[in-house]
Amino acid sequence: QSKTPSKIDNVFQNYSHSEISRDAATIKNSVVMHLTATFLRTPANMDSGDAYLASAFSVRDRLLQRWNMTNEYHDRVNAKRVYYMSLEFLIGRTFDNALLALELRNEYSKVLGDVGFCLEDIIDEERDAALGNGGLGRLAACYVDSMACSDYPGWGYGLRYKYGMFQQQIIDGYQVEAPDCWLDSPNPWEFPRPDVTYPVKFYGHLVRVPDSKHRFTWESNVVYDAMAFDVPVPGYGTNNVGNIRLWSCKTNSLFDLNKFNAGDYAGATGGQVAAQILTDVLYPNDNTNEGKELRLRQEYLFCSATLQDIIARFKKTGKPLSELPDLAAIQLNDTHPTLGIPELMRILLDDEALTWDEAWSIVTRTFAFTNHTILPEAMEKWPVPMMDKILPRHMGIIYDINLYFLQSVEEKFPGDRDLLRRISIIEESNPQQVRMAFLACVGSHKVNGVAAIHSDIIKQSIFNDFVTVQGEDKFINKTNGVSPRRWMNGCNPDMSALITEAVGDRTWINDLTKVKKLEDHVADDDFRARWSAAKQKNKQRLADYILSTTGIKISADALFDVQVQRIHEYKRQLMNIFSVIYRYHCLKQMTPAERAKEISRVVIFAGKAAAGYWVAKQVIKLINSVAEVINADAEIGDVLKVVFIPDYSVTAAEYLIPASDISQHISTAGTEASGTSNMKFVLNGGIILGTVDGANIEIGEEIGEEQIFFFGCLAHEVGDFRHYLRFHQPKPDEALQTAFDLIQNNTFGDGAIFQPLIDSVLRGGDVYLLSVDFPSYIQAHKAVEDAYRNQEEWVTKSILSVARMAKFSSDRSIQEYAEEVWNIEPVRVTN
Ligand code: 8GP
Repeated sequence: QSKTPSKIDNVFQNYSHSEISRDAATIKNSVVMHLTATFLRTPANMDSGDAYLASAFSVRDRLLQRWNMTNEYHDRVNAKRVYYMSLEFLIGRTFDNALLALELRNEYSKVLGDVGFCLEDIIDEERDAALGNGGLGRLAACYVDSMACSDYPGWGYGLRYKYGMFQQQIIDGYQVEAPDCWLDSPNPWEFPRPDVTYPVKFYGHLVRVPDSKHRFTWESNVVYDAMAFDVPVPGYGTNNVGNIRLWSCKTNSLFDLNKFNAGDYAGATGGQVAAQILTDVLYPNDNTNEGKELRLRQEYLFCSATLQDIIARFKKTGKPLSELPDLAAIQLNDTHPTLGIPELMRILLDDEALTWDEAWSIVTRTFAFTNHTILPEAMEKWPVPMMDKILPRHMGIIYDINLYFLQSVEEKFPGDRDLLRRISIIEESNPQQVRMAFLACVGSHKVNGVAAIHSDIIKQSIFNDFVTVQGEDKFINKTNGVSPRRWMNGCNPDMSALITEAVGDRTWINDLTKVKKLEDHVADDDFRARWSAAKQKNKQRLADYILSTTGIKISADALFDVQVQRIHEYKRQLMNIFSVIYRYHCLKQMTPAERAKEISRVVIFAGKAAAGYWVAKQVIKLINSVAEVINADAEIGDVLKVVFIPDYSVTAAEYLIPASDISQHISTAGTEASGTSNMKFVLNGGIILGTVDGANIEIGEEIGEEQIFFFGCLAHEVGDFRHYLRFHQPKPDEALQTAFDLIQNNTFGDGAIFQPLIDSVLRGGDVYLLSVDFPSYIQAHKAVEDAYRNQEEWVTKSILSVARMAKFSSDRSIQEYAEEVWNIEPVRVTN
């Protein structure tokens, strides 16, 4: 039993409430203190890695003061908190973000400069926290940032994967995956909380509590401990510091000393290995779902620890559990955390002895659910026998939830058996499956999509019957947004300085509606020149980055044409590389004099393919093979270059996005739920070439159609095209056929390797409609070039776009969630 002091003296009392020390001497002392006392180095033998760690620890000391103050304050005023449950948080780096939030960047730059280090180099020592795959995980990181900056009491909950997103190496043009050992060196941005540990059960059997209908004792001897690690989320311009609590499996107590003593060394550690693996790896699939047993156990460990923690915190208020929805809102980031619903039911029924109705009322007022994709391959389903074996109590609860739900449907629509079959949480297949999206929907009071078109589509497709049964009001739209702190102020300092000048101060960073002021400067020649110069500098920075990561030398005077995102058939990187091949062909037909008049272009790709996604990996190989031939073609020179940047990451995006002239967001209409990089590119003065899909549509509405290049068929036409192509051979236009011919003629190495990619269009039904959209895509590229020739107009487009992008700040998204879903208020943290 640990003790707390009987009285707290002034020194302790004032610690967390004192001002952050900013003077150079104090900062220098604290860096040296960490260098020597935390890392056992001396100023004489420190390298830039040591300098990073010592500085990061010193910054974190300053952050901690606010962090403690925030939690103390929220507890004191009983603030309602929102809990964002997500299996993914794609955080990236924290050091620079924290320096900017605390407004200490200049101070640290000076202190480090005094001892001969450049702050940028020190920042480069930090490894990304890559605990996510792509859009969904990065959105979670932007959302906790916005909660912190907008003074909402918000926590993220996730898993502390020992290996994050795999590192992508390119060997002989192919993707090769290597583990991401991001925790090999000390991580300044996490705090182990051994005191915050919860037991999580698996398997076992159930014993009904005598005389009760819904109360069971779950007996099992497979029990793992989930331990908390806290990650601070610095709020810019506020004392509020958010928290991401990540769970890790604790294994020490699972060591079997008896087996060890008997000489069975493997057996002695077997239990530890089985437990640890639960939080070892992030599943590297984006927009796909693999029904792996380990994944189910991972999801449950996460949900159980999180719900136990939320209940423990709530209980400290001394209020009755019926008031949980007044103090806690839980957002499910896609279906992966859906087991939180039956887990909260289990706690309320079995541990707290509430009735079913009391418990269900609390659950449905607490949870809300966001859907992020409609791709069928991403829909989470778990075989009933698997769920029953691993989580027998939850399977029972899910049956009961389904029973009561179907009873209510039957009452409203008597005799409609087909409706019951369609809407049931249990799919009647062999074996039966638990449909997690339906469970999430039934257990939540609000369900949202992530852009207007996507929210409409889910109402007409997957949740169509639910709209009929539960009413339209439950289904809403919350268009995604991105953080202006990281995606403007952090990654694009020169453009940000210009915005600050136009706005008059830095308040736009937390209130993006102020960027509207840029419109007043669009005719100011000096301003325009500096705007272009900022872009040019970012392009040079990217050219240097590309040279150092790939060895390819590109000219910063070329048009930078960027497509960076997960490699997936629906995103159509294949269509892009086909168009590059066609372009190469056209350039080869020209005389040198004609070629000299063309706009020089660098086509840049980056992105990872899921390890088991063969087609996506072949696309990477094709891009690299094409790049190799074109880049070595002396006749073409700088007129066309193709680059595949390996190991795409948040940090790589921070180099890429501010440097783009044109970026491509070219999913088949109706397949990209929202996209968020489209927002980032436009917020950095880039122009987008895209389909009428996801958030592209709303971006076009906000900035005006003259500022965006749309092409391709519309979402409502896709069904008919697909239907046609199931029965008819696609007819590639001349341009696409030329690209096929060049590949088949072995222009880019053995063409046979790539035949399956061509066949996906010609013989596989062309599911993503490349043959349909290709002609308008080539037209759109021409329109881009024509526009780019007129640099004056291009700069106007660039400035006007940024000026009109306020809607796409994640602060706006979070405010909408707070008001319409979570019912929480901002709380200004003070002493
Ligand atoms: C993505 C969507 O594909 C993207 O359009 C959207 O902008 C983003 O979510 C944020 O809402 N979906 C996923 O990343 C996704 O489904 N990931 C699976 C790994 C779970």
